[in-house]
Amino acid sequence: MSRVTGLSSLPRPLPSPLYVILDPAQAKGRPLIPLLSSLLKGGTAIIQLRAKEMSPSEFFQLAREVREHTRSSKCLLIVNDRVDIALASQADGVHLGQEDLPLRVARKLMGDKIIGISTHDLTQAVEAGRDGADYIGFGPIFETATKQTGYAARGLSLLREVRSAVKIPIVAIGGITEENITQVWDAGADAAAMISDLMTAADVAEKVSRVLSLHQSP
Ligand code: TZP
Ligand code: MG
Repeated sequence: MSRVTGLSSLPRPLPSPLYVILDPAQAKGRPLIPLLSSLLKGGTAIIQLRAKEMSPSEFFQLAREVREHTRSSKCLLIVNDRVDIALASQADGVHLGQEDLPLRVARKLMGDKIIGISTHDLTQAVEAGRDGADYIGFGPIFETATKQTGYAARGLSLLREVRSAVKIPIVAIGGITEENITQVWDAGADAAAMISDLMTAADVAEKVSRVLSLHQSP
């Protein structure tokens, strides 16, 4: 399939309406592999591994381990920031920020693997579609304490505008919880990313499965 249309390797729609971000810095002291097992047990089908505070070597070792677990559960693995670590760990894709490698350069290295990119306004979203991203992250939708994004909350009406302007899947991010996730889906996001609301759950597997069930209910 032509690169211009994107989506050469990503199943359409996204394999899940829930996009889980696994970040050791946000794991509240829980050991990562048991946490991953709980996420998978709950039905997680797409995970982004994010480890801003690790050395490249540590990040690579972790990505390899996470790859083994996600492969046997048929869960997509997306590595944050690092094209080299995504390739070396045999992840399914990479997630770029606006300050990471340019999309077109990353595409040359990633071939048909998945490339997602964070966007924060309509222009960036449209550009990402034009430049061949497989999906965009868009946010922060709501206020979040998890990451200093430097952006005010974008809100649901801008999400709706982005939905009408881009064809590729949208992963909404920032401040999304079990309580507000259906609004995000209703505004046109194909998936919603979650960190803190999952990481603070007493039973992570049950939380994932409950959130997923909200998507199916009328
Ligand atoms: N990018 C934009 S907001 C965000 C990232 C990584 C953090 C989202 O975390 P939470 O806890 O789900 O608000
Ligand atoms: Mg980045």
